Amino acid sequence: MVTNLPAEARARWVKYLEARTTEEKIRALEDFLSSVPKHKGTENLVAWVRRKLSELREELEESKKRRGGGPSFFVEKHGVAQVVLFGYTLSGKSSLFNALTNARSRVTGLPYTTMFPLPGMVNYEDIQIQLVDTPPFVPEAVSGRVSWGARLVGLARNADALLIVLDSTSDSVEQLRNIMGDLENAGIVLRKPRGRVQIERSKAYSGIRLAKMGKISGGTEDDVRKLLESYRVFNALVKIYGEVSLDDVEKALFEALVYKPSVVILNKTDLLSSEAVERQLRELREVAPYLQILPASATTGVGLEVVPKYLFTILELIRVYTKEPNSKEPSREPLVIPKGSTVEDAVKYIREEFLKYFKYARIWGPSAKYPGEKVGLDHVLSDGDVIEIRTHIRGI
Ligand SMILES: Nc1nc2c(ncn2[C@@H]2O[C@H](COP(=O)(O)OP(=O)(O)O)[C@@H](O)[C@H]2O)c(=O)[nH]1
Ligand SMILES: [Mg+2]
Repeated sequence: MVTNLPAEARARWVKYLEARTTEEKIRALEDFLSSVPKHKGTENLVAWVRRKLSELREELEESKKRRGGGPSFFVEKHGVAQVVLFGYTLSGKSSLFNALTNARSRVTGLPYTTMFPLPGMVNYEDIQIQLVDTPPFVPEAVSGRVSWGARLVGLARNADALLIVLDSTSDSVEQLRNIMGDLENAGIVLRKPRGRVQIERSKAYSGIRLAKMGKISGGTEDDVRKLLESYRVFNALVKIYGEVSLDDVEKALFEALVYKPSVVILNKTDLLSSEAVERQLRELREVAPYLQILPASATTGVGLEVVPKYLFTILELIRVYTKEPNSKEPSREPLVIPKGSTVEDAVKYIREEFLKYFKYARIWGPSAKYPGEKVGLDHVLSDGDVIEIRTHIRGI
């Protein structure tokens, strides 16, 4: 990967990391790019920098527009997660959006009806997931322009998951191939990697902190520290999920690839015979065996009832209900946290200072061996758990 960058390039990289405004970032990244030797080993890095530059330039234009009061491409997150629709024009994104949410998007039957992203909320049991309707995806091979799609890619990158819509009345395999191909060129993969590294840089961390939800293969925690320090990153929280290598840690520094969990809807199945639908599903599953592909019709509503549940599943979240020690009823609103979270993680979300006074917790629900099981900070929680936290503070 990029381990052998000259000192000059690393120094310039630091300038980029420290850049605050979009303009500064663009300038720093251009400087960095000019000092990166171009060869096989830096190919991915160079491609990444070019993409990042084109995204930043889009962002700059975008913010100028926003300041001018024009419509914006940025959608503020609400609910437990943001899911962005992704698909060709007329595939039925807006129709699905209307069928799944409380909001209304225009459907005319004419291509390019949706010009700007539009948010709505999808109900799933006791939580809400935000769904964003979007302008259509146009394959790079057709548009011949990266920058046209850069804003859409920016939306996808900022999302927690994607809902990909395929039109079953035209070549759905080709649609999926093009979507996955262009997303991957933009650094977004739909296949879950074996491991994942997330680096949050902030002075607030005072040092390099590692949160290991998995393991580092071929290296130690100290190696990770040294690697980050060689990039002059001294304060960061490094989250490690699954199995990752030092190489993966370094890639994460450059945000080389991000994984977006995705559900695929094969839409307009009301217009096809069930054999034709089955055939397409088989072919699509061959292209992407790791994706959930659901046949549906936005018009009749068939197949839509399971969509919220699939979205919740791929987001890998759990709902935990807190209970006050002396109360019978748990909170109505759940704490929604990543799957694999422990009691310690939950306490941090509820009130970090409780950690200092933590005595034990009691658990009711799926992760409890018996109702009211007494557990420590490292107990792993499940969706639907009720948790009561006991501290050394009197009365709490
Ligand atoms: N028969 C049928 N038509 C659909 C379905 N979903 C969308 N359409 C039609 O396809 C056209 C494009 O739909 P729209 O939601 O605007 O697609 P978008 O461009 O992806 O947002 C409209 O005429 C819709 O009525 C479906 O499941 N079945
Ligand atoms: Mg639309």
